[in-house]
Amino acid sequence: RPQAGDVLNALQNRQFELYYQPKTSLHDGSLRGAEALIRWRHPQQGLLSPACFLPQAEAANLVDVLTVEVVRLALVDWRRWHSGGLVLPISINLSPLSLADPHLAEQLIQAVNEAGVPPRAITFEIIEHEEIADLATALRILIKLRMHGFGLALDDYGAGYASMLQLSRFPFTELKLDRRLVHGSSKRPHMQPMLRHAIAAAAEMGVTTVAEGIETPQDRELLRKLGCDLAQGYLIARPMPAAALPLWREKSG
Ligand code: G
Ligand code: G
Ligand code: NA
Ligand code: MN
Repeated sequence: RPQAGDVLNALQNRQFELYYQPKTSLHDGSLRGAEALIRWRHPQQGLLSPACFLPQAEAANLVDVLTVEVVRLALVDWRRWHSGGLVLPISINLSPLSLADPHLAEQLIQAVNEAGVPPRAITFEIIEHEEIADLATALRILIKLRMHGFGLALDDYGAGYASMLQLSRFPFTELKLDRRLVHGSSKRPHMQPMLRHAIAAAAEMGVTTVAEGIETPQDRELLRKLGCDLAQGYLIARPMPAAALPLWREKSG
């Protein structure tokens, strides 16, 4: 298992890259955005997923430097797509640990401004593994990001700490229905009132809904019928390298 020192070393040697998973419209199937998912191209072990190194990075207080690197990589990819005629919003995962340091938000805003990328092209997904410790600071950071024009998504909604309370507290623009609620929902009628309820509440708040974990046409059809806006999941596409995305869009129509 990699240690914290290895993560720092990998940062210095630019061994991280981003894979992207498309988000498409449930209305017409069009490509609407992509979630950036970090990967470590390890010289010996090959491509490592976040589960192999994020916990160590978090424990060693390296989350913020990793976030800065993810944003740097995403901006490079966004501009490359843009030059090739693809204008595509990118979603970036933010650890709740990153909501404790106001300086990080400044750094992110500056990086995006310097790259000349419009803030509305970037959405930050807030993932919560535990209750946010300092609510006042977290709220200040999220409001600052939102005021600058970034999108804010509440990730993994309906499971764990991503609750109605969080949805009402923070200025979210997007709600991502947790894959544990979505996956198999077409075969589980008792799940459907809760999904319908969450989608209706979001719509009333002007918040875009995204169904995660769409793996079957039946689940996709159900979420479409329930009024969900966007779909993400293996049925649509697996995460792929940035360079593969323009081609994927052409092929998928
Ligand atoms: O890509 P994969 O499905 O293996 O991702 C596993 C987990 O890691 C997901 O919960 C995802 O949100 C998280 N993750 C992926 N990329 C990033 C990142 O850049 N930053 C943070 N904080 N989490 C990420
Ligand atoms: O925690 P977060 O929502 O960021 O999770 C992103 C992770 O979910 C990525 O690691 C991605 O590979 C995974 N993922 C994406 N689509 C699907 C899917 O349809 N089914 C399952 N089981 N996992 C998925
Ligand atoms: Na996410
Ligand atoms: Mn999620």
